[in-house]
Formats: sequence, C-alpha cells, structure tokens
Amino acid sequence: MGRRLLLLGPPGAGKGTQAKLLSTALGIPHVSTGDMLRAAVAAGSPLGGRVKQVMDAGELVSDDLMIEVVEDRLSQDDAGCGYLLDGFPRTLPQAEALENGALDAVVLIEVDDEEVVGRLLRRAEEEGRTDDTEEVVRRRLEVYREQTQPLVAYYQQRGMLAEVDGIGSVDDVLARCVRALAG
Ligand code: B4P
Repeated sequence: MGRRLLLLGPPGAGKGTQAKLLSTALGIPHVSTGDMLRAAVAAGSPLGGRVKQVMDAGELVSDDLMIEVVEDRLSQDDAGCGYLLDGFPRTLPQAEALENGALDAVVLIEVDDEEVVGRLLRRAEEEGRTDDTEEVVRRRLEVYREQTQPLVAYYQQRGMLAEVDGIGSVDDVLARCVRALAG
C-alpha cells in the first residue's frame, strides 16, 4: 500500500472525515490544508489575515501561498515516512508543484451535488463554519468543477487514481477507501 496518498473529491465528499481515520490506521500524518488555514484564521496569524475573506467567499487561496504552506509542512520530520494529503493539490499548478514521485496513490471520493449541499448545511448548523452557507457551498462546487476536477484526468492519465463511492455510512466509505488503496 502506498504511503504518500491524496484524497480528492468535491467539498463535503467526506475527505476530512476519511483522512482522519485513514491516517490513524496507516500511522501517517494527515495534512489538511483546510484545517491549516482555519487554524491560522483562528490564531489571528498573518497567514490567517490573508486568507479569511477568500475562504468565506468559497474561492481558492492563491497557488503560490498554498504551495509555500504545503512545502513547509512536508519538509517536517514526521512527513518523512509518508503522509495523507487532504485538500491539496486543488489546481493543476498545485499538482505540478508537487515534486514528481511525491504521491503513490490518489483516491477520488465521489458524491453528487445535492448530497454535498445537504451535508454542508447540516454541518453549518452543528459547527457554524462561515463557508457553509448554501450560496457559498454552491460557489465552492463551481470552483471545484472549474479548478479541481481537471486533476481527475491528470491522475487518471498517470494510472494513479482509484474511484470510491462516497455515499453510505462513514464506515462503509472507509472500507471502500481501504480496498481501493490495497487494490
Ligand atoms: P476544506 O477544509 O478542504 O473544505 P472541504 O472541501 O469542504 O472539505 P471538508 O474536509 O471540510 O469536508 P468533508 O468532506 O470532510 O477547504 C476549505 C477552504 O479552504 C476552501 O474552500 C479554500 O478556500 C481553502 N483551501 C483549502 N485548501 C486549498 C488549496 N489547496 N488551494 C486553495 N485553497 C484552499 O466533510 C463534510 C461534511 O460531511 C462533514 O460534516 C462530515 O461530518 C459529513 N460527512 C462525511 N462523511 C459522511 C458520510 N459518509 N455520510 C454523511 N455525512 C458525511
């Protein structure tokens, strides 16, 4: 099983949920750019100040900034034995910036738009994330289609992509991810 992994999929597909479980099971760090950016916003750091408005609008943070943040994270010691990327790369320039050979496998978690909107509006009620309003969620889906979906063909062409149905219980989806990574 590859140790340098990427979970790809639309917002709300369950990437964060599955990444936490998979990274624990595999003993590799979970590298979530969404979590890193939200932590920067919560801490009121200079990085947080630069990204808050962009995230609240459902747009993507600039490639240059994201590439710098992830290169810094992957240079830390714990990433030496592998990592599970969640939310990066999200654009072709970000994918190209990941060094050749920086990934062993990519899992695409697939869910339809209405399921995404339903899940994220439920999360808005539970957690109050400022980018989970219906208008912003629909914009995030558009941004996904325009900027992130091209990565599906990019990794398919490299023979690295496994597709997993993201509808079902968290445990069912986890079992499908584990099978996809073993296969
Ligand atoms: P992310 O935090 O990555 O946000 P996301 O795409 O919504 O994924 P998330 O992990 O939150 O959702 P999940 O599917 O786990 O990014 C947020 C923002 O940061 C972006 O919009 C952008 O502005 C910025 N950003 C991050 N990375 C960037 C990059 N590389 N370049 C530029 N900008 C970047 O979970 C969704 C919900 O579904 C949860 O409530 C969960 O409990 C639920 N759920 C999970 N599995 C389920 C299941 N099987 N059934 C039912 N519900 C389920």
